[in-house]
Amino acid sequence: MNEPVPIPRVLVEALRGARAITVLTGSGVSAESGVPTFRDAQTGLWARYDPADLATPEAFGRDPKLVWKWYEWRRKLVREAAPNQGHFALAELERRAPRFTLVTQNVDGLHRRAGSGDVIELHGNITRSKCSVENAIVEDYDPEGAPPVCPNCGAPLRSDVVWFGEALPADALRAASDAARACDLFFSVGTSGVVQPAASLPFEALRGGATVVEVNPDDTPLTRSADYALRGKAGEVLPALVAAVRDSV
Ligand code: BV8
Repeated sequence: MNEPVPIPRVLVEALRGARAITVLTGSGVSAESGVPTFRDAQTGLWARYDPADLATPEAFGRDPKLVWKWYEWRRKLVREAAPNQGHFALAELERRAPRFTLVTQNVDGLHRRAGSGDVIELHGNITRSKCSVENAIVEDYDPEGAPPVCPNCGAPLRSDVVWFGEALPADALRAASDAARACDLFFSVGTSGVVQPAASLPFEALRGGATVVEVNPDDTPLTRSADYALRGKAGEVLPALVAAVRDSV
């Protein structure tokens, strides 16, 4: 068993007294569920591809079959993955806080499977497919195709995620930005803080006067601006935070 994660007393008090908590997560929160982060080396057939190259409209236009197969591989990984203690801790934190908003960059749906309610999926959800022309979600299609085609217009289907170079859903981004500015406690968990505009959210929280806490085994561009940098894995630090709050009543 790893050493217990030291949680500063003043942070426990801030958690207990928080009026509104906003959390931003990245792929690090799903790492302990066996879902590779964007920076982890991809395995097998996909080892030679850079996710940032595949997750683009250009890649899909150039080779729709390759991109569809990549998403099928990731969808299988996600289906076989289970939420970890970090996901469950965030769901418990939501139940304890007067106001709580979970903003995720992840497309794996694991927060909702762990019981989180108010989840803003900034970059979509890999388990949904949509028509690449009409953008309508398509649930029933002939799985034989690679990619399958839209039953309505015949265009290739694609994963319902936001690719590099694509705009984020405006309503999701606005809600995330509002939640960052309005909270008094902001957590950035398991994200390298590189991809924009999500990476700006912790800084919006700082400008809004929030206390910002980073949970990550490594330094990121946010680290030196954060009020607290808890060095560790989400699956260890988040349960320790929730336990400290639970035990402090
Ligand atoms: C857009 C879905 C404009 C797809 C993803 C400035 C402003 C605006 C845009 C830009 C800008 N500068 C550059 C851009 C363009 C680009 C961008 O940010 N590029 C980067 C590379 C510089 N942004 C975009 O293209 C965005 N679109 O801005 O459009 C526009 C406006 C109007 C009209 C048209 C266009 C779209 C970005 C979304 C891309 N889609 N995902 C898919 O999944 O297939 S991004 C994808 O990568 C993820 O969703 C995530 O956001 C990102 C990966 O980042 P992380 O989650 O942080 O993962 P990473 O592996 O990097 O790090 C993991 C971290 O976890 C590490 O720190 C590690 O230490 C830590 N960790 C590891 N284990 C654990 C752990 N932490 C805790 N516990 C552990 N156990």
